[in-house]
Amino acid sequence: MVSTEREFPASALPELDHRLPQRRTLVTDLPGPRSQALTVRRKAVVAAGVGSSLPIYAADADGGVLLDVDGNSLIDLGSGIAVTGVGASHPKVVAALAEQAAHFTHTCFMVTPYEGYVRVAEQLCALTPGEFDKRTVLFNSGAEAVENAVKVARLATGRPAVVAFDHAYHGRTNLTMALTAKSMPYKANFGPFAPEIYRMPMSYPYRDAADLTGEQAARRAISQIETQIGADSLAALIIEPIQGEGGFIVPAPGFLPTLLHWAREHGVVFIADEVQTGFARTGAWFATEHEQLEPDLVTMAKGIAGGMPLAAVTGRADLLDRVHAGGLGGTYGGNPVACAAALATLEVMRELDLPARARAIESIAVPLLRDLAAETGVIGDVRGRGAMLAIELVRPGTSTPDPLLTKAVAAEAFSRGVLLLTCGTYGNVIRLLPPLVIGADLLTDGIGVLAAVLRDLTSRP
Ligand code: PLZ
Repeated sequence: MVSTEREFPASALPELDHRLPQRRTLVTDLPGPRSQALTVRRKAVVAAGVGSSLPIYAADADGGVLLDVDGNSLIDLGSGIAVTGVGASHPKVVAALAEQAAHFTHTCFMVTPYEGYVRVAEQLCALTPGEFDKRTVLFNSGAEAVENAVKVARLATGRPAVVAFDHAYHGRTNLTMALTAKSMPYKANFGPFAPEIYRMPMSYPYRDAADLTGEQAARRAISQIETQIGADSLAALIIEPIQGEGGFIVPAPGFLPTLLHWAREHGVVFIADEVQTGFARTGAWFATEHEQLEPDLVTMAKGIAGGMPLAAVTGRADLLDRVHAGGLGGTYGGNPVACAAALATLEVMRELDLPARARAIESIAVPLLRDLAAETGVIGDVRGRGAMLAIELVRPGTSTPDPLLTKAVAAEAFSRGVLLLTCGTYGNVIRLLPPLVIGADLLTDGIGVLAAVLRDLTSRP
């Protein structure tokens, strides 16, 4: 039996002050009438290609709750896909961006620079792993950061090829679609894709042979790189240190260090895509820190600015400074309001020690998820780090993915007031990405709902 009343040190995840009551309260069926009316209006004007996980419309959000337009208060275990680590309306972030907006919303850093951009760059150069001399350039989205990291790597090495991995997700632009592994919905019928992108096998401990070590998995990829591409033609390896959309796959220990070591030996740029894993989410500032890695370039976005659109590439000065002036940029990259939000977000993250809160979330959630796995028999794997956790759902007694159950669990949890996201190459992973400011009560209530739903959907009459 899963006990959601399991003892844990409450001090590990102290309750914080929030503007909105931190509880799950449903006052209508979901979606309520106002959300339904908005869906009708939306269908008439918003392109069908933009999907939404939930059929409710947001009215307010704070801490671990999201309020919809009908007055329902849902537990947010998604953070707008790992963005709102500090919550969606942290007062310090709100005040900082309002203050900046009252002075100037935009000048374009490429026309008239401002201090906020420089301060964000200073902080990212200091915060990202590696003691070497670094530089930073700011953009608007994760995909844009990835595109530019690849541009820098190609220019700096003079080589064309780029390696990405199975289950990878790097974005939806043309180059990043080519880097992303999964066809539906990200790539199907959107080709032709950018050339010179090669895909290599990942380390996926749950689905790899049980005795395959991280180092062996890396050697498997390296041997294919050497035979199919040749190190001399390879500009960069790009990899998410924990894969996000692909299923929260944590590679076996040794996989990433072996790849990084090989890349260094061969002058290949190692790009860590920390867009989803970054900014305290995994219990460290960056997921590469768990194996003491020092990537050449790091791509960042999502959690960086408390919900404002901002992204960055930070890395070795000798790579980034190779690019001619004017070669990198964009109208809005490093927008002053987004920079002000980022500076406040980083301050809040330090003040509240959000890496420690992410670890506390893990210590509360993982035992509950493990108990649930033992009880229901449909959870093949419980994995993740910090507040980036997942369960992989399979048919009982097998490792066959169960995407239908996964969808049903997310839908039923939603109808009980808990926002859960799914992911995974096989569509069978439920991921937990709570805001890092969530309190222990709300978190355990949310996981309790997940447990109840899974029990209800798997117990046979
Ligand atoms: N790299 C590792 O996770 C974005 C996108 C979901 P953008 N992930 C969520 C969807 O369906 O579009 C992501 C990521 C990693 C790059 C990106 C891209 O970041 O800010 O969405 O462009």
